[in-house]
Amino acid sequence: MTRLFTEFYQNIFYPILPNVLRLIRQFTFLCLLLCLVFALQSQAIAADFTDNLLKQPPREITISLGNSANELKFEPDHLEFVPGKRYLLHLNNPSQLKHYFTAKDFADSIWTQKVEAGKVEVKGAIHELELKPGAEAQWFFVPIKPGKYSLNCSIAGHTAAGMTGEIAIQ
Ligand SMILES: [Cu+2]
Repeated sequence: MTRLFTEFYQNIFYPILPNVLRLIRQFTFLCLLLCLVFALQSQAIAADFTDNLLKQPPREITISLGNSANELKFEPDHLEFVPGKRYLLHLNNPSQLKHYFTAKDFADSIWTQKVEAGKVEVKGAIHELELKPGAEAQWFFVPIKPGKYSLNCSIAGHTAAGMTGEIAIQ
């Protein structure tokens, strides 16, 4: 039995060992090369995707926080978005009261390009916006994660009074 093994190693395994090792090396090299090509390509695709997305004219939607009669509600109180499209959400507060647009889970499910308010442009993630009476803001974003998210105004008493809404990404 031991002899059989020895013969196997000496006559079969050892002679082809260099070839096997060379094959493994070549295969590894090929894999690394493919990985590199794939990584570069997906990076290019991602850059292209972002570029095209930012050139896409945004779909515009308006939401009012409260109204001129000072009712505690969002108008409309239901918003719908499609993932992967660029949006411009116009927010305004036509009331005499301060209001919040609070939708943290929604904010986590979108990619915010920027929020413009007055002469200020804020880039990066936004979780909550406060609008003083008469204020306006423009929120540019791309919905990412489908789901149903709740919206409310976090000023004391406003949520309880019905200042809530629903946002769907689907
Ligand atoms: Cu409010």
